[in-house]
Amino acid sequence: MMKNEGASGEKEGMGLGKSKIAFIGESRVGKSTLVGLLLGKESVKSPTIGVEIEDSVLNGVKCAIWDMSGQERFKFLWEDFLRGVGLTVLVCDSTEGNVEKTREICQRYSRKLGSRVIAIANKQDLEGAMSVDEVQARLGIKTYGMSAIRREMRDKIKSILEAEISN
Ligand SMILES: Nc1nc2c(ncn2[C@@H]2O[C@H](COP(=O)(O)OP(=O)(O)O)[C@@H](O)[C@H]2O)c(=O)[nH]1
Ligand SMILES: [Mg+2]
Repeated sequence: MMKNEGASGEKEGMGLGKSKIAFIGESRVGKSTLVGLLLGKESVKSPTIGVEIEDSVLNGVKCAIWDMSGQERFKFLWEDFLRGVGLTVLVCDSTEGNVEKTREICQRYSRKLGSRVIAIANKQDLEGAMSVDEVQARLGIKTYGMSAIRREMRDKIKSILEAEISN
């Protein structure tokens, strides 16, 4: 249980205390850019060290966004960091090789990802990006296409997350 559960009288999501949404995936696929887009941040600084935790309000409920580092030296933290997760967002960059690595993450962490898992096929703006349908078929989980560098995609990532945590 999270320590603030029930204590603040604040509306809480998913019955887990503050809703926890975790972004995982290989390095450089755009996890932090995606989180920055959601939060309306100007820019993303260089590589995430371990994890960064930010607050966001989704469906009027405060959520904790866990932006995990995909670097090999930090992956040992994932198992612990996924504890109590309400929604796991598995991000890939829509290249052949990366989608394969992402599929391996999916299998390796299957029991840790929580009951709600979605994938983001990011970098759809790049030439030769795999289609969202192809990525979804490969990963076997609900997949949404994104381009995290595009400001106008902010509403899209927000509504994807809001829909996923509300049903
Ligand atoms: N072309 C393109 N580049 C992106 C996109 N999303 C992120 N990037 C770039 O990919 C690099 C890695 O992004 P970052 O968010 O740090 O990846 P992370 O390691 O997964 O957190 C940065 O140079 C971003 O600007 C995207 O949708 N399209
Ligand atoms: Mg990062």
